[in-house]
Amino acid sequence: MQSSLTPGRVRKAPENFLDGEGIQQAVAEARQGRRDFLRGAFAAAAGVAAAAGAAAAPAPADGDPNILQLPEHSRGLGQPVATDGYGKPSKYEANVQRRTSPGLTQTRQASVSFAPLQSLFGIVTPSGLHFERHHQGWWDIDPSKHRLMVNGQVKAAKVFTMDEIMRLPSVSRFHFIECGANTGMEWGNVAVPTCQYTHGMLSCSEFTGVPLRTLLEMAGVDFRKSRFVLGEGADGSSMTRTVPMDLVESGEVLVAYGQNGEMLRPENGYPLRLVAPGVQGVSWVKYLRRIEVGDQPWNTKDETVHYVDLMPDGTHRQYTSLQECKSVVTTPSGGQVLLDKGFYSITGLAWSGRGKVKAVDVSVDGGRSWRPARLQEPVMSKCLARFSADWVWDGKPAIIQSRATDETGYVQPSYRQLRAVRGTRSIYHNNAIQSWLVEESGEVKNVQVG
Ligand SMILES: Nc1nc2c(c(=O)[nH]1)N[C@H]1C(S)=C(S)[C@@H](COP(=O)(O)O)O[C@H]1N2
Ligand SMILES: [Mo]
Repeated sequence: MQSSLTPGRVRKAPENFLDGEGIQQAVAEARQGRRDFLRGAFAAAAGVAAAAGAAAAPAPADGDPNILQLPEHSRGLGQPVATDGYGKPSKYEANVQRRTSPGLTQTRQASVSFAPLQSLFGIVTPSGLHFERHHQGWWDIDPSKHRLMVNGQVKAAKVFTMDEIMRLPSVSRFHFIECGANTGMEWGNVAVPTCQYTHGMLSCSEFTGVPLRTLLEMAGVDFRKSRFVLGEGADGSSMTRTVPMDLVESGEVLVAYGQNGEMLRPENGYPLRLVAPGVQGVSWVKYLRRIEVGDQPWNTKDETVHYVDLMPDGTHRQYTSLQECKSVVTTPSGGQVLLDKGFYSITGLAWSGRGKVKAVDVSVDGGRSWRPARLQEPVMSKCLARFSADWVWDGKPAIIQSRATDETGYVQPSYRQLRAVRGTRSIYHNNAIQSWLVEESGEVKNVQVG
């Protein structure tokens, strides 16, 4: 492991990846040591970043001004307590943002912003970086006026105020939410440049709410007869989605008001949203205003038009509820640049709509050989899992991949395996293995490998 003592350095994805000349220049300057590129550069391994920093900084004998000159913050009086009340990230982290993809048409109301997965640690997505998907824009709804109706096949239809919901027994659980369209561009091999755009319609939070089962029991439901619910949102899209009763009966589906210890953000459905663990994002109805109980799936516009899969035989696959097992390496990933040969901690995220992630394998030779990655505990059901694997880059081209297996034994497919079943005309539900090509120059590019 001698060579692993030489730490590698990564320059993080540029603010604007279209600025090709900008990144080239930044990398050239970083290589000549003229730029402070190390701070936060190694997106997912603070320990290694610190080691890299130590290795790159001049020895004390060389007179490093960062040690010898007492900085302002060690001499003067610091800022008073933050009286504006709500804390914000450091100004040095201004580059870590949700972004809209230049590969997608943006209208004002129907839009999507992607989470910066390449800049995040662990498994929780900070609420201000949670991806957004709005079919008709977002609203900041007055909770005192918000109502949830439960109707359909129930003994007595009921209407709940927020106060009535929030006084009921609640649970808090960590779950991922992934839009069914995540990684959709890759079906057509569009190869958007960074993992923010390939996989950033994915986020993970601790959600707090009341099991929907509790509300249905209060309204009087017959679980033997009624096997489906319909969730409906209060925004202009009147988003409606069928959810199978199995998930409701098990207590998994929540009527949630909490996200990461505080109320939901307006963009994420304040004051109330459906949390349907493992199910594609569209079923997590935001601004939830109605739950209808029934004995068959509904055929609303959203069920028939959006998130259906065109199969090879020309038929549409509908009611695709679960997000299958999937993973992505977030460092090194597209848009980043490896500045040196040497040690890198490959790290990324894995998840499964069917339960827990059991194992993640990593390849650095385009899938010819695989070895097991470490999984960070705790690994929770229908939640993101963080994996990592040691790697010493020898400076030659490499193709980095990850392949997840869940507790049901399902293995994440290659593009060849996925297309054999699903054809080539889909937009949704792409869970194929992602490949990142590390070029000899150290630049990391999005490529597709069988
Ligand atoms: N009411 C309502 N609910 C909605 C949507 C919407 O536009 N309106 N978008 C859905 C889609 S397609 C997804 S992927 C998720 C996105 O949730 P987020 O914006 O909190 O990330 O919300 C779902 N719930
Ligand atoms: Mo979605």
